[in-house]
Amino acid sequence: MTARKRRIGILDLLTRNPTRALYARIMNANLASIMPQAVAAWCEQDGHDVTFATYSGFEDLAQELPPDADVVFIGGFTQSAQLAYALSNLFRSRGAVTVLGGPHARAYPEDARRYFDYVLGFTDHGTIREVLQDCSPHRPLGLVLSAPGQPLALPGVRERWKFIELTLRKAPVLNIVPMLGSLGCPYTCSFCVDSVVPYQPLDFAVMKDDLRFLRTKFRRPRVAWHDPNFGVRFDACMEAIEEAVPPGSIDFLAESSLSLLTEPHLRRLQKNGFKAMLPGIESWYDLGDKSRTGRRRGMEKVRTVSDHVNMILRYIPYVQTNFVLGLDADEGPEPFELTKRFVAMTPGAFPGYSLLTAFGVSAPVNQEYQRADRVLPFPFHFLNNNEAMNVRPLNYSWPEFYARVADLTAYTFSWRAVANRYRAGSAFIPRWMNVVRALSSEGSGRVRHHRDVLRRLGTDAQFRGYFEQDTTTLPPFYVERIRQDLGPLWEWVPEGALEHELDAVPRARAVN
Ligand code: B12
Ligand code: SF4
Repeated sequence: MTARKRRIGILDLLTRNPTRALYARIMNANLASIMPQAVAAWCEQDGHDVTFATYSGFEDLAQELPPDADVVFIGGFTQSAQLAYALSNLFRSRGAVTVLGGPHARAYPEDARRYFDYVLGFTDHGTIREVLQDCSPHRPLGLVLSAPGQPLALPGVRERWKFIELTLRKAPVLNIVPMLGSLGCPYTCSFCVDSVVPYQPLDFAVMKDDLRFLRTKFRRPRVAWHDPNFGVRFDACMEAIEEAVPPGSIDFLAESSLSLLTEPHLRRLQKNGFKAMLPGIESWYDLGDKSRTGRRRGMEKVRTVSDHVNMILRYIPYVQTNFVLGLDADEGPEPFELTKRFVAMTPGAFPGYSLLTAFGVSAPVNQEYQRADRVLPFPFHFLNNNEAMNVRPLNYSWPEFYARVADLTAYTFSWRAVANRYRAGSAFIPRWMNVVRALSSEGSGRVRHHRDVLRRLGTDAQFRGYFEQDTTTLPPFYVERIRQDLGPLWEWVPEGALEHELDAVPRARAVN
């Protein structure tokens, strides 16, 4: 049964705060998610009246959606949770029913339901229909709904085009279209949300049609694959691309594991126009399966991985190598010093650092951290893998850890390293992208932030006490940051929404 016609607002939060930064101007609109566009396409297919908007940090949020919407869907990451909660409060005050989906809903469903009428885990067309059929306020606690698994099919680019186009109008230089070839992953990295989601390819016929369609829209399209691990069924995937479009007529970007990036695969990726790859290395002492280094550890692994990444760079002009800092396998100065060696030995790659973060119930290992009382209640706003680390490191004191992180980051974004990366770059866009990133909040901005945290740990007893779990009173430094970031929406942040409970273990059964 189809629901009666509803006025629907859909908002994709691409960021969590207003910005004027150059990198944000170029890139934020290219970070859009597929699902809000898919939800918009499904709602229109069912005859509803849809207004679609994205927040890239430059818009006046209160004006983006119609004031008389019946339902507002918000898609957001945990870092935009306080913003999403404030918006839900605002839209509810105007009479709308509110729905949250996306990584934050997957990670913290029990918290999110305090502020939304519906909180969605896995979402398919049926889940959206269920919400629109019922479409009633659920307060004080919202309904947590989830499809039985990841959807078997999603609207392709052709069906999402109207919403993609609206989003890309905000991207002045680079236009990147998000696509998906698969869901889930066969690997089992315990810190990852997809380690428990079975791998499932999506329909190659839709993919082929989308690629052909894009060539009618752009002279040279750019596509970012949002697959958690691109190319697991490598040959089938490449055959689909090769059948659909002439070799090299579309530029592709993808996240893939090193184990898939063998030389024969790279040759084929190069031929097919792959221009950027983001493999995860994670640690020199852990997760050998994924990087294809087996039992190798420490400097031996650095050499193997560096050789491998330098080989990738001969085929793919832009490579970002992802590391997780603070994993339990790491101890003492060595892991950080090894990463510096890697940066020196692999100057063409851009190193992406993530501070170990337990995102609620979304990854299996989070329950272990929880049981060991190692999870800190940092407000969601800072949980973006770099502004706060909410897991107490096993083998470091906080000051030692932050001193090492600040030192590694400073080394990575020193003028010397930036110049080396520039020289090692083989093409115009990758070279300048690396320079802009180094000068932005991601490079020098983070060096400043980590040093500031380190200084406060040494001088501010209450700040240090929060990190040491002696107090749960949030240091004013953090409250002030959220207040500044949310600007006029601060007054809509619901009472108590800066705090969340940490009982992730029983919640693990709520969604998925
Ligand atoms: C592709 C990807 C990206 C891409 C694209 C991001 C995007 N806007 O979608 C890029 C590289 C830009 C990116 C950036 C970041 N990412 Co990312 N990313 C992923 C990745 C690898 C795949 C996510 C994906 O698209 N899957 C395919 C979709 C279809 O499936 P799904 O995500 O499971 O979504 C299902 C449901 O959640 C629901 N759903 C999803 N969205 C919505 C929206 C609505 C409205 C509804 C109703 C439902 C719904 O429907 C889907 C189908 O069931 C995941 C890791 C992983 N293995 O999943 C991390 C992940 C999502 N990223 C993560 C993080 C932390 C980040 C960054 C903060 C990293 C950083 N420091 O910059 C940024 C934040 C960007 C932002 N917009 O705020 C975390 C999120 C944790 C959290 N709770 O917030 C994850 C889980 C990785 C991790 N650390 O565990 N990311
Ligand atoms: S390979 Fe990547 S997507 Fe797969 S489980 Fe590991 S971290 Fe997650």
